[in-house]
Amino acid sequence: MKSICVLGLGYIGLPTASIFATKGHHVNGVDVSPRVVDTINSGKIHIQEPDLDILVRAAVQSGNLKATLKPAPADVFIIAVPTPFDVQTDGSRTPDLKYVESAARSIAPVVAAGNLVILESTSPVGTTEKVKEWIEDECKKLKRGQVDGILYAHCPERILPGQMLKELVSNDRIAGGLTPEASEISKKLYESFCSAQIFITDARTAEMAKLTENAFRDVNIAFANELSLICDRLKINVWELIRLANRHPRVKILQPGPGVGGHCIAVDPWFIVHAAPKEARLMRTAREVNDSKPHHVVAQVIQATQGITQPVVACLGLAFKANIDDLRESPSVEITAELAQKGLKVLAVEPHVEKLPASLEGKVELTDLTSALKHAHVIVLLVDHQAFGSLTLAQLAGKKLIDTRGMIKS
Ligand code: SAJ
Repeated sequence: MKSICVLGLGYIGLPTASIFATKGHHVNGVDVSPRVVDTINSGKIHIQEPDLDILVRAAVQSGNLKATLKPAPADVFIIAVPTPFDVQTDGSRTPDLKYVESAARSIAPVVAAGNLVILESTSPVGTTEKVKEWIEDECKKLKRGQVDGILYAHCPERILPGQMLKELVSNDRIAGGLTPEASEISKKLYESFCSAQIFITDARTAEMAKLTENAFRDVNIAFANELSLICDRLKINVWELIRLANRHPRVKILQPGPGVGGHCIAVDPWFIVHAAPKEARLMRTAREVNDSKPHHVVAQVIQATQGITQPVVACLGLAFKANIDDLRESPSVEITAELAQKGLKVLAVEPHVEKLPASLEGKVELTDLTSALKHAHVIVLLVDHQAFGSLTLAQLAGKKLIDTRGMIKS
């Protein structure tokens, strides 16, 4: 069994730290937030994900998971912190690696020869090499001299919010070391809970593979979103169109929606565009298509309110996708805020939260489905939550409907 230090106890770090702990490893989970550290040490969770509470409780009760504010010496260090981007004045996006750099430097006082440092955060190509440089630089500053024989690898996470615990175990993984030895040792480590295949490669390929997976999905969603715009213009039902086109054995079109949210698919393609701006033309355009979709939905709603005195709009769903409570980077929140900003009375229905995000507080009213349906003139279905699954066109008779997910059946 190894001692493992996991830096960052968010959506990726917490499940990863907990599952290693339940497999008998001694895990030190590190987070910069005292609230997060206290919550986890009391066996509770600060984020929502099905069954994560059970896993964390088991990990803490086993005595194998302890959360702290600072890293302690360990055999393995796993960095699982956010990697956002900055928007520049010319509109370009640059990766923001400050959390990775800070996590890497925080390891320097305790890292030792023979340790393995794994970067799990989705990162631009070359970041694992930078992690090595930052740790070496910090060791020098701390006058620890040259700490030899540290191994480095990128082992990107691939788990889908809403199904994280299942996918943590059942998804294939990639272990990309700066050296073959680092890849091999990483592979063995993840085999302690991953029941699928673990493929060995180098760090740069592993970094690019993770970005490629999310860029692939973004481009395909952009295709569906573009189709929805074309179909609106040509007065064709896009959902029926896609259903029919997908009957071709080699066609698999994804679903249009109100835009692409979350912290991965809407972010990662920019890392590729930033690294190869001349070549990544399709990926940049896909990002632009997906980012523009919320404005198209807002325009549709405004159009639908024409001729109604004091129109009331009900926005059904605020999360960035179905059946989760995560409102961060959500196109539904963006749309709801923009409608309120245009002076419309907006009712929001989000069965997965009890409180509005700060960007909507005081601007829209959080209410339940029955009340929203009763009072609204225009219904905007933004998230295909199961909770909205039984809605029918008959129930919405007399209202204007904008169904961005093609969910409501006749
Ligand atoms: N969406 C559509 N139409 C679709 C599919 C998705 O509009 O047909 C929208 C969703 O509503 C949502 C966004 O795209 O707003 C992203 O949702 P998602 O379920 O496709 O993906 P995420 O962001 O929850 O998780 C992704 C996953 N990556 C891939 O499927 C390639 C996951 O496996 C990664 O681990 C995760 O990003 C990550 O952490 O990178």
